[in-house]
Amino acid sequence: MSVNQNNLELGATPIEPDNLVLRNRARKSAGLPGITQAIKHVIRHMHTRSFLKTSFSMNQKGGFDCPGCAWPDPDDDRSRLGEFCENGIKAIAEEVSKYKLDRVFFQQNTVSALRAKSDYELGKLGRLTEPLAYDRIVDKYLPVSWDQAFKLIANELIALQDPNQAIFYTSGRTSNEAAYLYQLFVRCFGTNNLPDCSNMCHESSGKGLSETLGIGKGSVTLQDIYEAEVIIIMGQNPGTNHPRMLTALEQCKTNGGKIISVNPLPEAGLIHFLNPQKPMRMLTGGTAIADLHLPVRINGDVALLKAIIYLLFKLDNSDGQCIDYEFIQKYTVGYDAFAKHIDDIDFAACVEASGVTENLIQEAAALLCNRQKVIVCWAMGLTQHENGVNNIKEIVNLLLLKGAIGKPGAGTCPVRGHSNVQGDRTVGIWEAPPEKFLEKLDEVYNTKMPRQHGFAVVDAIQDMHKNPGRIFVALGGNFLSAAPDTYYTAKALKNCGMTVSISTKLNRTHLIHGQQSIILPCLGRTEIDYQAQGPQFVSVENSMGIVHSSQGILTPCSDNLLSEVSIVSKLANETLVSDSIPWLSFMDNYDLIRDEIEQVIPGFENYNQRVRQPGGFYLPNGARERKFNTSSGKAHFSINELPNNDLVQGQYEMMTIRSHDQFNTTIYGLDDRYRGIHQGRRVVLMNSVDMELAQIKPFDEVNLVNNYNKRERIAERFKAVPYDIPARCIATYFPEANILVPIDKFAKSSKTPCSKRVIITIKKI
Ligand SMILES: Nc1nc2c(c(=O)[nH]1)N[C@H]1C(S)=C(S)[C@@H](COP(=O)(O)OP(=O)(O)OC[C@H]3O[C@@H](n4cnc5c(=O)[nH]c(N)nc54)[C@H](O)[C@@H]3O)O[C@H]1N2
Ligand SMILES: Nc1nc2c(c(=O)[nH]1)N[C@H]1C(S)=C(S)[C@@H](COP(=O)(O)OP(=O)(O)OC[C@H]3O[C@@H](n4cnc5c(=O)[nH]c(N)nc54)[C@H](O)[C@@H]3O)O[C@H]1N2
Ligand code: SF4
Ligand SMILES: [Mo]
Repeated sequence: MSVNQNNLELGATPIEPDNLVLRNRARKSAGLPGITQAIKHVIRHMHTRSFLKTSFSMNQKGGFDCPGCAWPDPDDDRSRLGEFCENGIKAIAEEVSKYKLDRVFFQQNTVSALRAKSDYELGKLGRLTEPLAYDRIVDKYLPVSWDQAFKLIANELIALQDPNQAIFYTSGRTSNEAAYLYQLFVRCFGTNNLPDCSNMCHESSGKGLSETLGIGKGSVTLQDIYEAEVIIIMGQNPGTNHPRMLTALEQCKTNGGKIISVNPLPEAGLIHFLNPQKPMRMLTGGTAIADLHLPVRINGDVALLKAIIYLLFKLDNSDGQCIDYEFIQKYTVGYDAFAKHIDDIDFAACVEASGVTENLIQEAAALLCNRQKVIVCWAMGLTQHENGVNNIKEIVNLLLLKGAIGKPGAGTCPVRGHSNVQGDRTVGIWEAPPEKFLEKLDEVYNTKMPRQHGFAVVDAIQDMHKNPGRIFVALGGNFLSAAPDTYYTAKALKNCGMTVSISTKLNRTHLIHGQQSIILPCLGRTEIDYQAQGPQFVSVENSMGIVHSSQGILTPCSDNLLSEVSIVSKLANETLVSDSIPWLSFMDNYDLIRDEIEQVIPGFENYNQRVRQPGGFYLPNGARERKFNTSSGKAHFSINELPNNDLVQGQYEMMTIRSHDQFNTTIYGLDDRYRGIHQGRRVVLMNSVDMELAQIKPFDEVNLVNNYNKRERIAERFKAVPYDIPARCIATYFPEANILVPIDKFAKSSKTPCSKRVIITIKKI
């Protein structure tokens, strides 16, 4: 373990001794090894009884929603064997841990000592069991009563001169009910400071899609995925991050669809897939998912899309089938200028900038030419770039040309990350709320909500960094480790007068805290939520806009936990003393919260009744019906400049990605099985020619350095691993490399940190 205490105090992850082993990349994903891995995880961390109980309930109608990703469940026809994947099982094993963090543990461990534990070790300690407050004198978290905790927080909030001095973060696992109450509390308190994990995630998708199609969400359903003729998967690693998406893609292929993957890495799930829910298929060999792989260089996507579109225009001139002029005429604006722009582009320069060969681009255009049902799926490889919003708008251009919006088998598919990140935004977790939404809140609650837009994640960090004494409250998440520029963010948190975390598990944010620090432990998804009027369920919205219920089934790991809803209700009740909202009644019966949501947010008519239907209900989606809620009422073509991706000698462009054994900052294990990287995470994946040129050998330790805006950021001691990655592109894992992601470099207009293109140099040690 590294002993550099200064760095640990600034939020660095400790350098663990590793036993790094490199094996061949997996040719196949899922299948038996996936199940075996998941079971191993279960045995280590969970009681078998709990596992059996949860596995038959997860993602079933009336069961609980998987706390993993936001991929939807089939509308009907769910597998009785269990609708889950390896990573879903790991997610529940992590939550339903058989280990508990009781007061004896905190009595025995100072916070400084805990900082020396790796994220992996912290996660393995188990569940938080009672409210805790930091005691500076002994440097320990000590038990407090719930009443004391709420009083301490409320007193600090009330004492602020201006409500904008408080910041209320949300992570996307929070239910609709808790999120709605939280935003209501925060706005009644007087601020729109509601940054969320979405600011670091799909914000660029929301912006790009709203500007062009009038809705910040995707337009497709699962049925569309099955029916598509071509699906392009860009900047996404579904085999690891949305494993059951592969089952849907397999269905698409069975129906004759073609899949194109656009990714600097040949990700395993896209190359070969063995469906664990189909034992026969596992014996006979599985499905090759991607028909065509385009190894784009990092941030080469706008150039690539322009090159494909250029070829589509050429092909259209020769056989007239390619472009849907009827759709364009009826539903879009901006076509003429766009067509001229494409006509004027330097095709060879686009090919060069994309990093993909002209032959492969031609193959992609040929696949698309006579097929009209096209879907583009994407995730962080597109959104976390300076031109992240333009990436999305260029995808929309392609789909509009094909008339591929608002018809079966076609549309936009931003694949969301956290299981309810989309729902949280729908119910009001937004630092920049639309005026219409605020007017509705004013009307329903007979008050005047604050109008000044609040801080998104980057603004919040900069504000806390500059101004001492802020209060930072986090409903879930691990802000310190998820945010960019770790040392800068650590200073921001340490600068706070108080930091409050509503959490299930201990994480690094609890260890890098403000003057005062409070941890409020809450129930997880899998646990029964008993309230005064009986057990309650919550609801969530998945990536395809379906709202459905989620009801826990296990006895809570401690009887001193509160639900997120109760925590928010009690905190609001304690803070907003002169308020007329009946905060405490909401926590007795969550139907009352759903009634409030129904009054304020369009699309939730008969919420309580429809959420009880098996499978839930779809929210309205204009783009799906070719109703575009844009300034012109039509879909917009856009002209997006080519980004300048130039590098000077010695520079590399680095993407920070997830391994197969983590959920964001929660580290399940130290293996990235599909990529063949075992027993170590502190690695830097490099092209072997680059390694030779830089005289770096496999396993050499190097320091990674970023100098953006004249501030030097150094991430120490990463081991070099040769990998099939385009030249001058490198990959490291999030969150170890977040030290290098500059706070002041973010996507234009969405402010998403540029976690997928960090310019670095490499120093041999
Ligand atoms: N098991 C598991 N599941 C998860 C998560 C997890 O951590 N673990 N996280 C959840 C969350 S919150 C999210 S947002 C999603 C994230 O899901 P993903 O977006 O799939 O996650 P990343 O690992 O960030 O992967 C980004 C992918 O984009 C590629 N890429 C990077 N840069 C570029 C580029 O410039 N162009 C292109 N075309 N590709 C690029 C990378 O090679 C990688 O395959 O997953 C969710 N699901
Ligand atoms: N460099 C780099 N940085 C990134 C990314 C990247 O690709 N590269 N990805 C970004 C993305 S896409 C995202 S979404 C963010 C993620 O940012 P966050 O959402 O803030 O981080 P998570 O790691 O998902 O949060 C994990 C913590 O949530 C708490 N938790 C788990 N379940 C529950 C629950 O049910 N209730 C409550 N209250 N708490 C719970 C636990 O204490 C756990 O430690 O990170 C971003 N940061
Ligand atoms: S695909 Fe996502 S939501 Fe489905 S079981 Fe796997 S982790 Fe859970
Ligand atoms: Mo995310």
